[in-house]
Amino acid sequence: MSQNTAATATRPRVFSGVQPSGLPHVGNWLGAFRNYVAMQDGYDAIYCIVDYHALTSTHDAERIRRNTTEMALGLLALGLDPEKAILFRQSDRPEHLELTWLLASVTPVTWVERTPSFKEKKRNQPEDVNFALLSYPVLQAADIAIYKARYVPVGKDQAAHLELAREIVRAWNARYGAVFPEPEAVFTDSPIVKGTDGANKMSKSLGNVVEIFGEEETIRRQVMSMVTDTERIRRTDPGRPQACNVCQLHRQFGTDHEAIWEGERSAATGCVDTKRLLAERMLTTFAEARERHRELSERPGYVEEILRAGAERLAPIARETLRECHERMGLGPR
Ligand code: AQP
Repeated sequence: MSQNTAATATRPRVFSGVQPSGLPHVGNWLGAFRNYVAMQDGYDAIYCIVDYHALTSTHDAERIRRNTTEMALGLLALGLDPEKAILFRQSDRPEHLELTWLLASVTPVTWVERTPSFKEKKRNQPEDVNFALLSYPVLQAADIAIYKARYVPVGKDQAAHLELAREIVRAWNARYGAVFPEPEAVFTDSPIVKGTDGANKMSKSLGNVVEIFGEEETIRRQVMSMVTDTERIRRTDPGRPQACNVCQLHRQFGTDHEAIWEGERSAATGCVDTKRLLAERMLTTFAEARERHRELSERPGYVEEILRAGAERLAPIARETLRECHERMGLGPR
């Protein structure tokens, strides 16, 4: 058996979940997924496509299924190796839902009501403020706790959720005994990547992403549309790399960003040159992943096989955690 069996693992355990939102973008990669790939070596890594979570904001069954497959395919193409890490679909392990209930019983309503994402979603989808949306952070805590994971690679936008997950397991441990480790966030050196608008987090829902697996022309167009230093009006004005999203992204796609920044500061180069170079470097960086994505897309059933196998391998851990909880919480016979 070559895939990691988390049940026998002695290495520190890592868990992270990602929304089934289709193909990954550059923000996902820089903020979280490159850590997913890095941590599959040296850690017992478990990654999950969180389709239960998706129900809080979409009720389109076909879209959830398609986007789950696309996200899984994207992760595999980016280097997630099922021989090293476990990748699975959340709804294939319904124990997450039972643990949500058990953790909910120690979670004050005020904790979930104050979550920034709940407030934001209430604003964004006022016609669909469903109960699942409110309980989202408890499910997120359960996703991590069911595998007793210690480390959680995520982008900075998830920091508040992770803090809440820590509080929830702390509350449960305080009442029933120390069963769950308090999970720690692991960030990359670019934990919040701004989108093409240069102002907001790169995010599919804001439509400001740079794709990884799109057509080359689309990627070039997205990069060329990026807002740069808003105070650099004329080509001859000196640029301010610290205020320019394109310059900041150059840090992640080469080792010569200082020289590029100097070109901007001295106005030797213009924003268009700097963007064109960034687009080329991104395409070079992702060339292998894009090729792998093409290959994997031609293997029908491959993703499904990986997701199912991953979920099966996790069954004993999930069930054992619930057994421990039942024992301590007085559920079922002794
Ligand atoms: N812009 C970002 N910078 C740094 N990290 C990011 N992440 C997402 N965007 C950025 C991190 O990527 C992981 C997966 O995120 P997700 O589950 O929210 O997936 P998504 O739907 O693909 O991401 P979006 O586009 O950002 O979603 P929406 O449109 O819903 O806002 C997480 O660890 C996240 O922190």
